[in-house]
Amino acid sequence: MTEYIKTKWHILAVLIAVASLSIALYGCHYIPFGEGGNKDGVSSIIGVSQANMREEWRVALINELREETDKYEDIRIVTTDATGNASKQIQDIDNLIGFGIDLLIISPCDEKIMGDKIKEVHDSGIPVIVMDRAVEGFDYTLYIGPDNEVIGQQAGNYIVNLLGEKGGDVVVLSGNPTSVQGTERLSGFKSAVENVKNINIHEVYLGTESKDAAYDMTITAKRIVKDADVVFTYSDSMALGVCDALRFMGLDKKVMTVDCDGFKGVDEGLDLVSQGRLKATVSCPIGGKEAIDYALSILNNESGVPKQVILRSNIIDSTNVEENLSRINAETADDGRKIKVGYSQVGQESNWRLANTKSIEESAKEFNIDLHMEIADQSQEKQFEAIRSFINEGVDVIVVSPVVETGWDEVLREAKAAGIPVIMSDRNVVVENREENLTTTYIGADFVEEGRRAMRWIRDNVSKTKDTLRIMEIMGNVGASPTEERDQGFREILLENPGYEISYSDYGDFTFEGGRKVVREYLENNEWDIDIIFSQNDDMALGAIEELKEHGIKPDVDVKIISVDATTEAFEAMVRGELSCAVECNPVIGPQLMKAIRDLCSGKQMPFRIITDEKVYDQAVADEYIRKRLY
Ligand code: GYE
Repeated sequence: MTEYIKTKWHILAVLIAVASLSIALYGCHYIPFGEGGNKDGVSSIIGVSQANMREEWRVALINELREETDKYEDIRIVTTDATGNASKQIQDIDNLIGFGIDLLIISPCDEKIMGDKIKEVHDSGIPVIVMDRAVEGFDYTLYIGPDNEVIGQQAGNYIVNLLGEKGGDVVVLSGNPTSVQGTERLSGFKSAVENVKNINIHEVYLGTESKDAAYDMTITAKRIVKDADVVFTYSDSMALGVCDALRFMGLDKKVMTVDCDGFKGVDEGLDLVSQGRLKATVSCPIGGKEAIDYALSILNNESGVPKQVILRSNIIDSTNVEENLSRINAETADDGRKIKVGYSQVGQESNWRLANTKSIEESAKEFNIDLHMEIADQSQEKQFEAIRSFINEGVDVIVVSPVVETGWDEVLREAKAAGIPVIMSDRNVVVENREENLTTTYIGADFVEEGRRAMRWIRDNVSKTKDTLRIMEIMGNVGASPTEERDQGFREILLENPGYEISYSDYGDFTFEGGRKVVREYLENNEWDIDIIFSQNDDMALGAIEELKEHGIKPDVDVKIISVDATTEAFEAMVRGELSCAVECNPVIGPQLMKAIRDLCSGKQMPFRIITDEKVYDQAVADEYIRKRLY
């Protein structure tokens, strides 16, 4: 067949494929390809697989993704609607891949069924951003979503405060939630109100989660509603139905309504609060803007893309609705203003910490941020002094990597009183009352998952040479979040797998000498009878290895050694055959931190948490990866 005819048939084939696909992709936003089926001027195609287009906030997500994508000439978006059917969603995804997408954004119909499909796409090399419902495991590029339990709790706490000591009657309108989101919000709401004196809950079930069903049911339940103080429902659409019904019955001045979603459209949460029809809404940013921001970073192979972004939700009522409306529409603008940041760094205790400090200093320059860093040598008192000096200096933002989790409430209240937002970097704090919002966001690792990964590696790779393998745990410094949480995750998996026991644990303060000390002191009082060492960071593992060798104990032969951080020094020890496994804890969080600071200063909504992306390495892959290490 001559070249000409072949080309003609090719064009025809592509056009038929595009046409049939457009029909199959119900509600698709198809790409106007140039002649010959190529992507004239289009650098990337983002496929979006939406679980359904029945729920208002899902429609809102698609609209937000499109609004954001329309800002970029060379980016196209193709959307599909699985109509709530997991097998159709799988078909949609295959169609999108056939369409030639470069990245997939998916809000899964069913986390269990879709988890395997998401892993298949991710493993094929197509980046996957999962939104709203987290699937099991971490076989995706990035998860962005709210914490629906917290959203329900916030609504419940608001109503409890609203009704005060006197308490009152609360009608809970729920649609026999078909959505995970609804179930989680209700669960959070109930956890906040169930044990509160004088609060009487009256549950009213709808068939579906729609405005009309809520309207009809509110009228049908007039006998209960007319004596209620508050009606709670967990979506804007249902809340509108309730407000309309209360107005129809002449009860809208007597009975208050509280809901979740807080969307910004006409007659949606924010608007209803502005109109005075809705007492309060718990806003849940949809994440469309963030998804496209991160999608572009991923497509441009930028470093510092996190693993999870947990969106912040806020109580919005008449006192703050205008402020929130302006914040939601704020753009991240590098307006060139020199932002001044005070950073209280925990210390210089480990190679990880040195890499972390380097990443933050380099990113501050790159983002045009005036960074004032104080090193605290693992002293909380020194951190308090540094924070107070930043407050006196009048910095724009304070960032803290806290040496321990507790004891921060007073100094954080001082920063809040001074109007200076505080970001927790790398490690987190535990405060007395989360509702005080003493910190704006947490950027760092999921330490509990790191602990789980360490024990899963042991379970899967250390042969059971005896009934019970004895484990020595070398922990960081007392009270630090990585210490507590890595231990928690490790023990969680250990409990699921008989045949292992933590026979000895002690603190090594995340330092090389600390690791040596733990092993030395053990050997001063015991014959060596440990099969596995779990060290909560590399420096302590390397110190332990040094001490073992001085006593003629062969690392990785006589005792398997698993560490956390995965620094270059750990890779070198794995290549030498001394360290068995390194669970990654990424210190290179400078870019994410500086972006968050820029967003914060431009008034953008900050996520609750930004969790870094991490893997597990062992001797089988150490040689391959050692050259690629960034720290
Ligand atoms: O594992 C360790 C450092 O806070 C995650 O602190 C960080 C830990 C890290 O000293 O090396």
